Amino acid sequence: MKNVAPAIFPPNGIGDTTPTNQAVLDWVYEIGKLTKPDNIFWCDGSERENEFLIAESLKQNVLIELNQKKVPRSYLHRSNPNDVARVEKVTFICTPTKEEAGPTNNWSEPAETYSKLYGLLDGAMRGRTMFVVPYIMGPPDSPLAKVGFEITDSKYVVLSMRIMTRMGKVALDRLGNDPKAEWNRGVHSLLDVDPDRRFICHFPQDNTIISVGSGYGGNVLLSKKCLALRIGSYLARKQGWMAEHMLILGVESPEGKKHYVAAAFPSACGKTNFAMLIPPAHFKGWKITTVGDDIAWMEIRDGRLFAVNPENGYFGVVPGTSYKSNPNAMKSIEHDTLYTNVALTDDGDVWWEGKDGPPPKHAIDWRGNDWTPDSKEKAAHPNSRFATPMRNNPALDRDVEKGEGVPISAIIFGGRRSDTVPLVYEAFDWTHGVYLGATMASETTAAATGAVGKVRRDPMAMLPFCGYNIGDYFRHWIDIGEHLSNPPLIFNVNWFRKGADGKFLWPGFGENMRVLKWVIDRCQQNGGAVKSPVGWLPSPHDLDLDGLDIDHRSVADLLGIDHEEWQKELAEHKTFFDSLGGVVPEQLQKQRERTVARFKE
Ligand code: OXD
Ligand code: MN
Repeated sequence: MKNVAPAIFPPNGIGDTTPTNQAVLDWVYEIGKLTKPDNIFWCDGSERENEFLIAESLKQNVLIELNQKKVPRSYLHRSNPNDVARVEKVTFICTPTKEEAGPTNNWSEPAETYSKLYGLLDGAMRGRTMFVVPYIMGPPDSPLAKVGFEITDSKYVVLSMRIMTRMGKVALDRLGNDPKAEWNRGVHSLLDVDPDRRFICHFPQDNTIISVGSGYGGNVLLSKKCLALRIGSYLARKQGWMAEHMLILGVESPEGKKHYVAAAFPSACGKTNFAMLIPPAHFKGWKITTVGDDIAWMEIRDGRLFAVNPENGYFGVVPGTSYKSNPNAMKSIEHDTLYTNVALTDDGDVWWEGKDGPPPKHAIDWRGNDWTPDSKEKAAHPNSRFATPMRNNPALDRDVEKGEGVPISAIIFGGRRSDTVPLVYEAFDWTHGVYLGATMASETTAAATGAVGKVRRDPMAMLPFCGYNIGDYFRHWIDIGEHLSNPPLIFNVNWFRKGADGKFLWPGFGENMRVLKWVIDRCQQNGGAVKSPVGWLPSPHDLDLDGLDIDHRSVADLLGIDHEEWQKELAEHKTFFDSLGGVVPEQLQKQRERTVARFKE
């Protein structure tokens, strides 16, 4: 097997901070005995360690140095072309029974899976360094914070984890010495980056993740999709909180009144853009701040939902990011950023489709080949990514580190739908809102391998991320609502509806502020709405469209409910619920029947 991750040998004082928790030491010893690395590198998250790892990664071509004047302290990584996105078909939930994993997950029997994975890991780190990465998800003083350890043979993973999590000594301190303390065990090995030997396996009962054969972020930064969502959602149900695929943003009015909103959109549907929105000129004095762009952990306090962002950085899709579409993201990635699979210009800068300005006359594409504007191939992979610390974001919310989190006034669901689904509407109540989330759908994107542009049901944007039976997950949502005396209002949005000419009807990006403003008005009980069979809809004059170049016809089309399209939609809801084989709670079946009935009224 070709060694894709040769060992490195740090000087004294680097890589030698061993934890004191015996349970961690025992586990590292066990994995070391199995994988047989040349040495063990204990990460402490220090600057010195980071500099050493970057220097070694440059020597081994794991990183390419960018022009340090143009993008200071930033680097480019090229992944294996066979390894550029999450792979859902090799992602498994390994619960004792198939029922616990449910109808939407790939299931694999735990004992057999451990044995298969241990077989693959046997000697897998020979000639390599085994890194032990301690990390915390969530503000360190939050009751929701979780400690994880990721063992990996990838330097790229270590460097990314340092951006994406609170990594190093802070986690060792938080864990302490109690050998019974809760912490997540994550093992990752690149093996030989072979798609046939690629598995991302979750053992919720053991709080354990094993990922092999990939180097792509979503498969290997085990803190993110694997812990914060799949294992997180399992723990959340058991412990009475919520782990959701949601951004969290703050909206502050010119008078200083502030609300927080959480929003679930499927991968690559604009969560990062929405979380960093800059209001158009018409909304002078309004401020949007970012708490998180991908994951929300929420718990009930005083009858309300409070949310924290478990992450410490953003792992965003690069193509399409520009000063026009997302100035805050552009400012965030101007420095201290790890780029993956974007193009490299001749002057050492990064480039991608959709970046401001003209394309370069020549560049090296994401595969390392010469590229010119005449090339048929894209210069940057459609799922190329940035990893950047959240502190780079000029719009970072001041309460992002607050352990108790921020109170959520509204939850928004949304997907990429060319037709049927109006720009925005509001659920009649919490359970109706759960139904909206449970039946949401979106056209697939490049964030996962497979067809792009196919409409698929993606409940709460959690289809690839719910770590247990989706029926129990729906029930958990309904239960949470029963414990909220002051629940967030629930909305559905669709920025992607198209007109008869096939063009988007809504400008999106900063103009989404107009929809957000209506959401906030509704939370403050001062927004108008009309009752429709699917929920409360704004009438055109309930939306503040001043200064927006949009015609009446488009607004009517955006807000329209086409009865024929909705008959088809509701039939698809039924097909989807039926496909889940009887796990859908009665309350949600009833919500569907009521919606059908409202269309007949
Ligand atoms: C992501 C995803 O990377 O959802 O956030 O795929
Ligand atoms: Mn995501």
